[in-house]
Parts: sequence; C-alpha cells; structure tokens
Amino acid sequence: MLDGKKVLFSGMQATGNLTLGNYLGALKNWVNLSEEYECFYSVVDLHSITVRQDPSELRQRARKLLALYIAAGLDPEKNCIYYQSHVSGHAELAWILNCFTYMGELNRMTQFKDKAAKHADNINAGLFTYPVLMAADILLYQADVVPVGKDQLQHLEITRDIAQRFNAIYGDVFTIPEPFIGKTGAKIASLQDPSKKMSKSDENANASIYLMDDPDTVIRKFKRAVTDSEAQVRYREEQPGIRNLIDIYCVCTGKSPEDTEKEFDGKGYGEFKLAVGEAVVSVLKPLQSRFAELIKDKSYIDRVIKENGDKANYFAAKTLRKVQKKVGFPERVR
Ligand code: ATP
Ligand code: LTN
Repeated sequence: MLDGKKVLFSGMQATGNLTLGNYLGALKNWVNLSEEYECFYSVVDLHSITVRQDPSELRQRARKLLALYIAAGLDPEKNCIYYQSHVSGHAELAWILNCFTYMGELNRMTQFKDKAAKHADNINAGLFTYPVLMAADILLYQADVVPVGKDQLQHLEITRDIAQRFNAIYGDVFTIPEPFIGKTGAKIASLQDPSKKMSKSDENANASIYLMDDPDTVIRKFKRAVTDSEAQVRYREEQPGIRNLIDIYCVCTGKSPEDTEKEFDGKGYGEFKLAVGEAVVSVLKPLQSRFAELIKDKSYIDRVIKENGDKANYFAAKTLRKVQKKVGFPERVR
C-alpha cells in the first residue's frame, strides 16, 4: 500500500518496435488501471542487454518507449514512468534474490529456452537469470499487481516463489504480487502464423502490426492475414486466424465476439479484414499524433525522466535497506 492505494508495477523492454500485441496485451491495460493503483511503469533497459544491442539505438528506443507510455495515456504526474537503469536498487536486489533462486527453477523458463535457441551464439548468464531481475523489479516496489500478457505468467510465478521463500526465512518482507491478465487481448497472435504470438522480434514484418505503421500498411497487413477456407466469421478454436482477428476487433471497438459474429454474419473475410484494419487504425492514429508531439518536447521528457527517476529511487531504497538489514549486511554509519 502506498498512500492508501495498492501498488502496480510493470515494464517493457526497449528492443524492437512495439507491436499491437504489446499495446493490447499490456499497455492498454496499464492505462485502464492507472487511476486505481499507485503505478510504477519502467522502461526495463537492464533487461534489454541480455541480447546484444547497439548502444545509440538502445538509448533512442528507450526514450521513444518512455514517450510512448505517456502518449498511450499514462500521466507522468500520477504514474512513475522511469528508466530501470536510473534506479540501482534493481540490480542490487537482483543480486540478493539470485542467492534465493535455484538453477532448476530457472532451467524451466520457456522464454529462456526460446531466446537461447534464437541467440545460440550469446547464451549469457544474464539471459538465464533474467527472471530474477524481473522479480527484483516487482518486489522492490512491494507491488500488489502486475499487468502482463500471458507469456509472462511463468515469470510471475517464479517471482511469487522467490518472495515466499524469502519471507519464510526472514518474516514478512515482500508483498506477494498477483498477475493481472486482461480478459481480451492477452495473447494476440501473429498475422502470418496464428499459432505463434505477435512479437516485435519476428523477422516477417507482415506478421506484426507496429504501433507506428501508417494506415495503408495496417490495412494491407490485415488483408494479407492468414485465415482459413471456412468463409465464416466465427469465434472458434478451429479458426485460430479469424479468432485472433475477432479478438483484435473486439479490444479495439469494445464489442463482444457474439456481436461481431452477428455483425459479419453472411459477409466475406475481405469485408471483415477491412473492418478490423479500420478499427486498428482508429486506435493507432491518436496514439501516433500524441507521440509525434511529445517526442519533440525535449525539456518536458527530460523533466519526467529526472523527477520520476528520483521518485522511483526513493521507494526502491526503502525496500532495499530493509532487505539488506534482514540478510545481515552491516548498518551504514550516518
Ligand atoms: P520479444 O518478441 O522481443 O521477446 P515482446 O513483443 O514479447 O518481445 P516484451 O517487451 O517482452 O515484448 O513484452 C512487453 C509486454 O507485452 C509484456 O507484458 C508481454 O506480456 C506483452 N505482450 C507481448 N507480446 C504480446 C502478444 N502477442 N499478445 C499480448 N501481449 C503481449
Ligand atoms: N520480462 C518482461 C518485461 C519485464 C517486466 C518486468 C514485466 C521486465 N520486468 C516486471 C512486468 C514486471 C517481458 O519480457 N515482457
């Protein structure tokens, strides 16, 4: 609890260009929850270097991502929007938690297996202990709730296990966080292979809608989306491509799958795909124009970075001091 409100933590990596999956699965929920909770939204740049990055590109992407959080509707006066690398407590707590995490637990993480297969030439220790850093992010702010897409559930479970293990030894130090998964949009699939998630690191640009795609590109990608030969707009397991498009349409318009089935009853896929494309364009357009305005305002963004970095440091230090004391590090002489 902070100021009588429950605490929310979430973050995104500044790698690649954000997709509609990131927006509908995570960012959109962040905005919806931001009034109810005391929120910390981090640009998790420490996580980004588990995969090799070009330094100047990483810096630019991180700044753009931070501006995008604001453009999506997060008010930086009310929500703490900051860079993970500006709060040293993340790395310090991660080290401590590393000593309370088992190799066997980390070995089971599917994201590690996927990324290790993808980057076989750079399977570094950071990639392996990534979930521990993520646990540190969350526990550092005593978060009650963590809104993420379904792919992150396993990391939330290990976070809870680490926190419970620590609490069992040292008493009630950490709040045990709950994941928050949105009802719709939690797993947006690739437009080219509906069995895979839409991902910003997909090599096929037609598989993902990027948040900065122009309207023509968005419409074209939906037209090319892989569907089936059933020729019916039905929300069924057997039609994963169409089901994914219905999900996207519903999150963008607020309609239900049943209403969507009725709306497109007897109509062809061409007409439906166009409607999905238009619904997405109407969500992306205001986001893009707010972003274009914001990114030009250098001094405003700099001020947000400074003030929110200080605020995050303040809360992080509180937890860190408590943890350091519990594990037996000597008190500092003032
Ligand atoms: P990468 O593909 O490079 O691993 P990513 O697209 O999965 O990256 P992340 O930065 O790992 O992006 O994820 C940011 C947030 O977006 C997380 O909460 C994640 O659960 C969510 N997310 C990512 N992809 C999807 C998707 N296809 N559907 C719903 N949510 C998603
Ligand atoms: N691992 C997440 C990003 C992430 C995160 C977090 C999400 C890092 N730290 C803390 C929620 C809470 C990802 O790859 N999507």
